[in-house]
Amino acid sequence: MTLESNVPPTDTLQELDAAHHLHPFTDGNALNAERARVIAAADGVMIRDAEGREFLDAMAGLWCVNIGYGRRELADAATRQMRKLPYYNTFFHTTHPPAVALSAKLAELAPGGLSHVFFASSGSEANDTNLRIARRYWAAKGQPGKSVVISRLNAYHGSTMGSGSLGGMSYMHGQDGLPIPDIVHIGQPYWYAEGGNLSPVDFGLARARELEETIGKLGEDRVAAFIAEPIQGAGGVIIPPDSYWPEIQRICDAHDILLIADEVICGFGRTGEWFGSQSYGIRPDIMTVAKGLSSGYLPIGASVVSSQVADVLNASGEFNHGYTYSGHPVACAVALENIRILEEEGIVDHAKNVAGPCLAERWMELGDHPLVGEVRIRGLIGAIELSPDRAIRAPFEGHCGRAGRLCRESCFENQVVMRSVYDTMVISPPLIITEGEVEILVSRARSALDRTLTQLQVEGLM
Ligand code: PXG
Repeated sequence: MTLESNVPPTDTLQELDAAHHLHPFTDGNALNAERARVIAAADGVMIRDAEGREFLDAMAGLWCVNIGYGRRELADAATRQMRKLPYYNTFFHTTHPPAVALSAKLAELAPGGLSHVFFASSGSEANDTNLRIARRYWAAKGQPGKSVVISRLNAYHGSTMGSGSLGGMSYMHGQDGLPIPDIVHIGQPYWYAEGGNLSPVDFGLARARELEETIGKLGEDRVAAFIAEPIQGAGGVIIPPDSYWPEIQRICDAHDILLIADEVICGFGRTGEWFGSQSYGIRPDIMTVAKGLSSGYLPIGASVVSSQVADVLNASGEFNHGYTYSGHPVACAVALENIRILEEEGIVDHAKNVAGPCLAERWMELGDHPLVGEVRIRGLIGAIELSPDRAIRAPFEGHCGRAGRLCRESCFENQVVMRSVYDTMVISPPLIITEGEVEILVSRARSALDRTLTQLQVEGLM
């Protein structure tokens, strides 16, 4: 089967897919009973299926296509680099221009003294690297006992053994021996679902102080690092109360714990600044980046570390870690071109000052819908909580996930892609979304909510 010449009919693709393709995070038999949706093309904020139906992609793929689809410049950058040097490694005292240029560019963009870059091909790999770096850093400083990394329940940091352990997804920890030892999870700052009668400010402080309590229980001499997403993405776009991050920063500083900000979703403009850390005044020692780094056009991730961490690593002999594709030249060239477009076209500024405020205004209006418990948004990342009773922030007791699934399907019916996380609908559209496209997104979302409400009434859940 060659793709350029003749793409087979959709049903043939679906049959071959069912016969040969194992999908990520998917119940295979359930999928094969239905058949996969085939996405064939995309441009701007729109994706098109094999039958030619267009959908507004309010998820930017999987939280990653920040500059939107169809930018020829990235294809051209890849072609140029493939012709010149398609591959070379960065082991054995070698380097190449794209890896040098991208590491220097990331050091320039990154906040507060983050100056050195270790490349990977994904967010998962970069977080595995971070686990290694954090432990090696303390070992090199003569404190090998500082090996525990504290993370949060319902965090997402990737799907390898290391990064899946760092994450706090219970459905992942139920399988295959995860989590690995010396990873400890504390509560998340999810006020809507877990805040009870506390004010958001008090709840944010209480959840941050779980970090201090846990460090106290384990002993400061055991804890290497704390890792967290500035805003949790896959967990349901959990925007922490404003009190949360300053307290976390204070605790990490007071107890000599490395702070790892996982910017895989928040980075490259998503929150209205280049990095979520800047939106929340976080001063990380290590930052994980991927996704928006190349707008998803090619796989690339990285750990961006402070000069202090880099100096300790560099002075500690050989770091026995690396990937064949660390600093892949074509991926680096595409990431550089993506960053050039973000900068020259003022796309982060557009997210902050044009698209963000416009989407926020229209998105928050959905809060009046009878199926909606809460609406929240920061920059261009937002969520809607579906609830049978807004006044008490009630969940769909005994039917968790049903409303979200119905709503996700209704979104497809209404030609908009939103993702459901149990009964939370989440969005993270391309940053280049226009005001007109925001109108389309929100009106289609409202139609999907209407349709879901009717279905839930028929099922007796509302
Ligand atoms: N950190 C964060 C914060 C992420 O969101 C990763 C690390 C891992 O990156 P890679 O490139 O290894 O996938 C992610 C990835 C979802 C979903 O269902 C989210 C992600 C990946 C797959 C599915 O929302 N985020």
